[in-house]
Amino acid sequence: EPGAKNGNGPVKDAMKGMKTDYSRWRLKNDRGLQTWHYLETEEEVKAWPQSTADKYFLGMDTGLPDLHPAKTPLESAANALTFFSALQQGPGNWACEYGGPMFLLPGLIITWYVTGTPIHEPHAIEIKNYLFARAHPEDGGWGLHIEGNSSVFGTSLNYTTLRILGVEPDDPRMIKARNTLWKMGGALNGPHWAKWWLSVLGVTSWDCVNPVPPELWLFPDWVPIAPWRWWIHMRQVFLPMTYVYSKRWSLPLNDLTRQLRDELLTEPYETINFDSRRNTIHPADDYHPKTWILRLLFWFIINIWFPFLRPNWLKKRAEDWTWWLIEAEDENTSFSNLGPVNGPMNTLCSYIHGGPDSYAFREHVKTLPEFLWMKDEGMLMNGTNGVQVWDTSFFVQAMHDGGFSSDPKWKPMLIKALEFLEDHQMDIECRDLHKCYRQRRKGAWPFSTKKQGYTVSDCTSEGLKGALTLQSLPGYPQLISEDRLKEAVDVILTMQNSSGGCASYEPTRGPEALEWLNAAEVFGRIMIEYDYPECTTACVTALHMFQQHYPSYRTAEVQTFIAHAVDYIRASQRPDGSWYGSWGICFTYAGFFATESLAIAGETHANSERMRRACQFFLERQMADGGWGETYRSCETGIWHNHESSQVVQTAWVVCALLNAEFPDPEPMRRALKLIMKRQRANGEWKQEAIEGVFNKSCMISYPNYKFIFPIKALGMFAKRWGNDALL
Ligand code: LAN
Repeated sequence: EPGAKNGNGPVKDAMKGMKTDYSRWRLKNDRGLQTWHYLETEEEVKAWPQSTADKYFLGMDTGLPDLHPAKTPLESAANALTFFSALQQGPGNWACEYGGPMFLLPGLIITWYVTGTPIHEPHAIEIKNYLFARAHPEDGGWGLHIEGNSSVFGTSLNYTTLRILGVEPDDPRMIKARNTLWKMGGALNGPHWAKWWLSVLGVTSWDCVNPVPPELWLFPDWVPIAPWRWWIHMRQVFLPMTYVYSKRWSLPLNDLTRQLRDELLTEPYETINFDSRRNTIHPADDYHPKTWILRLLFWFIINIWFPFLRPNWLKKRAEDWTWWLIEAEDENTSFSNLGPVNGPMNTLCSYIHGGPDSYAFREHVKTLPEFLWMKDEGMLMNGTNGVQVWDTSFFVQAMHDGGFSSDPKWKPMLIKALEFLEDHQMDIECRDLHKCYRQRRKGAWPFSTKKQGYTVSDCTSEGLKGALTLQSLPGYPQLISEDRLKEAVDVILTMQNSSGGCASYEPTRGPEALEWLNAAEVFGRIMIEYDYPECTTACVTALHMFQQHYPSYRTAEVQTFIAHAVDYIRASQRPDGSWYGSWGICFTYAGFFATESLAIAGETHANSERMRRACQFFLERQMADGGWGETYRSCETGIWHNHESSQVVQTAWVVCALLNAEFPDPEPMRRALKLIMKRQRANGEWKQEAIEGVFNKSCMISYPNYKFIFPIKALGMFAKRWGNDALL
């Protein structure tokens, strides 16, 4: 059956019964808490009609009409608005898939499996579909993210996920994936996190997992490597990891895990010296090789500390304290947890600690589906519990900057968006804020929802700008009081580093040397917070806008903050005029932000050599078709890598950057906008192009709404500055 190998013919037929009926999927959006539901009965289907947004996310015909063809930038933006406005959610936010990372579903499925949590059949079917749809077209494996090359991390864990979901090992697609895994040396060449999950499952022995002792949490706060100083995502993943590791908890061997041992390991389980495999890793997974210091430390812990120096009472105390911290995290996030890695891990901890009937475990099981997302390819796990606050505040600002917010036609939509922002500003401080090392959150905005509850510097800033923008429009309700706006400013003022720059969730707490203890292998720059031009600019622009409305609130502090922050932006510009972006790909993203900071400080192409350099950097990279395009290799390597084709989103970022700089010649921008307009479809939408976002240098993540938000902003801003002449 030659077709089978290519995923055609027989396989397709076998899949026929394996697809759910897309007309039955619904996105429920309960004040921003988003979950997908499969309606089983005709009555339910009748009672709960599918929305346009549901259809759009599922890749079905939305029925949205073709619009009058756009000739001018404003017509094009208006068409895009017509389309995008139809996707607004009931509570006022915009939603979308937030996929990309390929290491998230396995954690969830393994957790469900080892805790005996039933997996809803339609979910199981569509998760299988998604994983097969995202297998590497050539070798059938999976990478760290959807556009990446196959790795042991991605392949071993997603293969395991499919097996748990019932796919047989002799399925041709599984044979292909297994061959790829074996070529890379099998699961024992995987990174730390893969070995950790497979040991939970009982497929590998805990002996192959580099040690994560919970005792680290007992360090006094002054210790330079104490976990409270690490980047929050690392320490909140490390926390449940240490707890489970310390208990060496594994699922008892069963038929499936016995088979998986044969399928994932290249030698018989019984003959393997697992301890000798702690540091074996395939080059495809080894983005950040471990330092000799870290390896020495691991050796010492395994060979000296654990066997000879570790008193049981200390282990017990460490476990108790980590459990206390896990409970605090659960409570402060109403079981949402910081993200999609520690969510399943904390679920597992609550199961180990309190069993399947404990309150914590049951709450976790209820909450986990908030990470899942349905789309045309099947079901995936989002990088957070959504993009609610972030995309909504960006969009509101794009509309305003583009000059559309005064049109009464959009007022109901914008008021709903304001209601959403109001609802998700955080108003209750964390319990035991200092004891669990959290940053203040009262007054802040999160990335997704208030329930998740984490302050982020730039989300607070974008949220504040969104709210201020809307509340300043004539006839708009003042939903957020002056006091609450000031509280947001108070939060932002806590976020600056001594460099002047701002990091993501907290100011930097530890030395950069902590990167020597980066044990995750697959990511770079994860151990501490760093300064980011993107986050810094968001804070600068928010404070600047706030000061125009409330000039007498903490005036000197706000001004000093802005001045230092702009100094940081200047200092972080590279000699070639660019800035490296950490959260979007890559130089186009950072340049879009950094030029806005400089503009606020009064720098323009005419008066600033820096701005000219920034513009020059982009002009040299404009493609023949008028657009810009760089690949995620830029993020991995720190050097610009041209994409084979221009990208609508990146082109829009550069147009905004040139407008920020007051670049004197409109011609390059006109060519760019022409390209953006040519790519627009008759119904006003743009189709998905390459992936837009990144984290930790090596993992990409999708921001599908950016293809609406930033072209609308660029088109509108251009028309404001250079007029609305026909471009097509
Ligand atoms: C995000 C998403 C949003 C992003 C921005 C607000 C865009 C950024 O400016 C600041 C950092 C932040 C909040 C961010 C941090 C890291 C996240 C949470 C993510 C990229 C989404 C997924 C990622 C998270 C770490 C994924 C889980 C993986 C681990 C390595 C723990």
